[in-house]
Amino acid sequence: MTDKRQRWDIFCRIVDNYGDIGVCWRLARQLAHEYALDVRLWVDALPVAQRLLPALDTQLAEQILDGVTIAHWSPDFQFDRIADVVIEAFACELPEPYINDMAAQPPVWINLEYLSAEAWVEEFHLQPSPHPRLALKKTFFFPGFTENTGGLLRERHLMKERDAAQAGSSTTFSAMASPANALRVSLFAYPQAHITGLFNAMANGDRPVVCLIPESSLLAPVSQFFDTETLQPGDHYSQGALSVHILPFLRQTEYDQLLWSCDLNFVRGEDSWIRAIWAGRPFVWQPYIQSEDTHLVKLEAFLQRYLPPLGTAAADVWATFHRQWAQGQLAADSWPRLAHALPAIQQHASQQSQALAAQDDLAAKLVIFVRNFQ
Ligand code: TRH
Repeated sequence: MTDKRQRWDIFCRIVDNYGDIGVCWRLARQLAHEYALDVRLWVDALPVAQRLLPALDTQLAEQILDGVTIAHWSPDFQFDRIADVVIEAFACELPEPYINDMAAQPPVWINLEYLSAEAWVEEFHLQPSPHPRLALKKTFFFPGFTENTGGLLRERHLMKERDAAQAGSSTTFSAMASPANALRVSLFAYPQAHITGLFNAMANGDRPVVCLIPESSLLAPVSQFFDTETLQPGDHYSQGALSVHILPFLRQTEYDQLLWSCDLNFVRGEDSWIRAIWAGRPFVWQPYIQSEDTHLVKLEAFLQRYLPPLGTAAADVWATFHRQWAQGQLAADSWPRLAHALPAIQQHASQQSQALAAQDDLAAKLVIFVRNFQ
């Protein structure tokens, strides 16, 4: 029997960090699970992907994981067929032989862009770009926060799963011992973050803080703070009101559960940022650091979009904390002020996650676009 499912090829080149593969993997899995598509994900750096997907065998040229074919995009790239839909993630540049063969039987070719809350995204979303040499066109697809963009990645049952996990108290991480009135905080940030400022403020605060840190490049400044050479998963350090637990780097589904179980999540980049929004809990986002402070422009665009319905005092505290955190600084009173504003921010985070989840998600919008493509 031949497989008549529509074939989608997603090309992912891992520039640095985990966001490229984080986004591509979530999208690939959702398209395969929710739309029964035949999805093949081409990835250049399998060892990086393996950190999010421990079941991945980095020695295999091709394997099926969770309903998705994962193929190694190696320097001697070989392919057997052109897909019906080709997603070039984050302008990663498709292999030349693949593009040449596309001309014979043009697929729907989509360039999936990075997420931004900036206003120009609506204008550039769905703009076509003809190939200079071949009879092919690719379409720019911009994720975003409004109906006129490509939407945000969100699995169909995500909110229900989150609600169920938050209603029960039995997720893996809420089981971790913490004092009854402690604030549970997850911390994922770039190493430029002002860890010393944050930890000193937390240690001197009047409420206990349990800080859960998955293993990443952030462990360097954390170990400096505790004056220890190396930190490993399982390590635990305290100072004043602050107690820090080092976790292993979690598989992606477990990371979601960690966010759901915390009172406040520090996140970064693109994918963890959106997952923090879906957690419906207060968060602090550190944008991916770019030259000429472009990341600060992105931060302002997001603050403006996300904040308006939040009462002014809490909004100011939240925005100020974000601006300082993104610039690697933290004033002495920023943490106590944020901690104090958390109940108001919690209410807002919960409303915003509901409001944003009422829009179509990225995978749904891609599928609709392909269906109507001419
Ligand atoms: O790793 P990042 O900094 O990725 C960045 C951004 O995506 C940025 O936009 C891009 O330009 C740059 O990479 C190249 O942050 P991000 O986007 O949050 O990706 C982290 C992924 O790792 C996300 O899918 C969540 C996942 N993760 C786990 O699976 N387990 C963990 O323990 C942690 C901390 C993260």
